[in-house]
Amino acid sequence: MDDQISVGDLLRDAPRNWGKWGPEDEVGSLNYLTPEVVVAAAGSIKSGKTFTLQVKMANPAGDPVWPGRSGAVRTTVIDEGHYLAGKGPQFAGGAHYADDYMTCFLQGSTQYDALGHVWYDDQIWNGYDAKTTIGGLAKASVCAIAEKGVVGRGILLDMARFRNKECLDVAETFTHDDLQACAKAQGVEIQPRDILIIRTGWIAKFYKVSREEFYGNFVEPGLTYSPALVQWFHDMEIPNLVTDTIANEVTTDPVSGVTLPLHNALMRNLGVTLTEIAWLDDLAADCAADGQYTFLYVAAPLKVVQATGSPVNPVVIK
Ligand code: UVW
Repeated sequence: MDDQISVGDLLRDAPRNWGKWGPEDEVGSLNYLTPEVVVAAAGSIKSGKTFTLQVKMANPAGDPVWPGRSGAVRTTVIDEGHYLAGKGPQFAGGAHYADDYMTCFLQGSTQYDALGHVWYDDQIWNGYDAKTTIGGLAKASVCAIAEKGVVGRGILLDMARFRNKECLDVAETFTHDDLQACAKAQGVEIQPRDILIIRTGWIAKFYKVSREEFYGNFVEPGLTYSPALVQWFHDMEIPNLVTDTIANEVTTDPVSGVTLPLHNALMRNLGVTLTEIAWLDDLAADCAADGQYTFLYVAAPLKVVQATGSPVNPVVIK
């Protein structure tokens, strides 16, 4: 472990967008989604077909989460049983109702990460002091993303289908060059400011195999760090990366051994928002059927004050 390079050393010369949108910015590359970009994105709507990208939450089949987190638990507090027992709240006119609450990790479902979610060397996105995270994110919390909302042109890059696999393998990697090759095979081109939506088949696998198999050798497939890849995201002004994996990138960079370096290179340094655990299989099947891989993407996480993330149910309109 002594020979392990630090993420700070790995990213010493990496590009940053700090200060680009002012000293108070908390939404980073979402600033690329200007009104002009939104109007152009609306032109991607062709048929009006809609898809929702959240996995089911508090699902009896399980919630796919990062190891160490647990799935949401929904608890009923009032139902018809209370009325049958003579204990239901009484309303004039006799209406009955049901109530429930839920406990969850805010990153325990399809979610937006706040830009202050991950950092190194004592500074988070935009150079804010890491101490601003103590007791809740005073800076760059998910609330800022929620207040802005995310609307732009989405492009599905179906890496699993491109590689003729139901699901990419444990620790399988791909690069920005692979994304462009995938787009070409799909008959589309990734454009600047596109919201990248990458399907690996990984989350679908969660529902098909045992927990032992899914978590046994937990190295998710995904994008892998290189200076060229980070520069490409920078040059392409990518605002948002959405994947059907739990952490948006290969868990451990096979070259440096650093865990989740793209969280820092993209989120902390460039301000790219990360959306994880997306359900992409229905959308992907439709794109394969009609050949339309670009669409309007709309998402708004919850306005949870000072939170590191929030569940979200993005909507795609084709
Ligand atoms: C971690 O926090 C480890 O990952 P994520 O971004 O998936 O929440």
